[in-house]
Amino acid sequence: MEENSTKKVILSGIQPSGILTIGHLAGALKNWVALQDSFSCLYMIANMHAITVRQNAADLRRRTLETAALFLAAGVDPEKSVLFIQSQVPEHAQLTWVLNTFAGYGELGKMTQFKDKSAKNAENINCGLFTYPVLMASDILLYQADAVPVGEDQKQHLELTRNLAQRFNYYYSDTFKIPEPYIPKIGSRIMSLQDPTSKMSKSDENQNSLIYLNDSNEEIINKIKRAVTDSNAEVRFDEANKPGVSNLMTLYHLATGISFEDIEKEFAGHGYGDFKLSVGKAVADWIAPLRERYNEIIKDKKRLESILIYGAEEAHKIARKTLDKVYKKVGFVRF
Ligand code: AQP
Repeated sequence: MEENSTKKVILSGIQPSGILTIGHLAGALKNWVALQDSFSCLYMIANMHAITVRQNAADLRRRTLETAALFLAAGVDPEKSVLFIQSQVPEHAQLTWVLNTFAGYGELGKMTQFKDKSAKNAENINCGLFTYPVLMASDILLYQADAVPVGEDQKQHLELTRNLAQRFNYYYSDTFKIPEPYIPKIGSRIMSLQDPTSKMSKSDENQNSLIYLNDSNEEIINKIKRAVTDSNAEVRFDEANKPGVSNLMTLYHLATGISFEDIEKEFAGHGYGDFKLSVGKAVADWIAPLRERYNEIIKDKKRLESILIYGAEEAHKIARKTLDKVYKKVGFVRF
């Protein structure tokens, strides 16, 4: 990241809690790559967030590197953006402790994601799950981010981040920049292939519901063939009444650039069989170059590690400045 750049700062991250899906490409990575020239971007592998749901250690280690390789394969450029692993920058945990003392028990309990995740993980409702949004606030505030790309499900967390920053600034003095939500110009929400009314999620146990970014062409085509649609064989974009078909149309549009109107014309009078085959082939063609780049990048562990070490050092330099200010303001002794 250029020193003294006047570019606005953007921070975003993805948890390495599974292999990334085509949803991450459409909803996050595609947009991240487009932002790199006009913003100072920090892109983070959010492994500290990931352990709020129990992870197998070996899997988490492997997936952390795979996630980094997928960021690079999708076009994140380590010479333009800071690419780092969250746990390698200790300031995230350090600021979280301070901000925990500014977050209310009641306000954290109201977070929709906490309620949803607690319901899904009833056997492990840990305090990390509860303070997850405080860690997210630290991620953002450490870098004095101007903007954070957020989907619907993260809006509430960003609002909390803004409240915590304002509360701290008011109690002490101006310390944190108040971040704004960034609503991406491009980016789409990709739904599960088996339940098109819910988001495609990497931790979904049903392998047919998602397309991983390292799936083979054959796997992609087969999963799309099995996708849930509806009983009236008409290719028409209508998310409320035809969520499955609309989701496939979104994928076809992303893969080919063809407008929804033209997709409807192209498949008028055809059955879903033809449509699904075309979508499958188009998505496979779209993903294949990314997968090939990924396969090359993941082979060269030394290079990948050095990119991540460099990224962590860059992130640490910025984060340290903010944390030093915070420690001074709260009255932590420094020798
Ligand atoms: N299906 C999706 N469509 C569009 N965007 C998506 N994102 C995730 N899934 C889709 C975008 O990816 C970023 C964060 O990803 P994350 O993995 O850190 O968290 P998540 O949103 O909770 O993703 P998953 O796959 O559902 O994770 P698990 O299963 O581990 O809980 C965000 O920018 C998000 O919009």
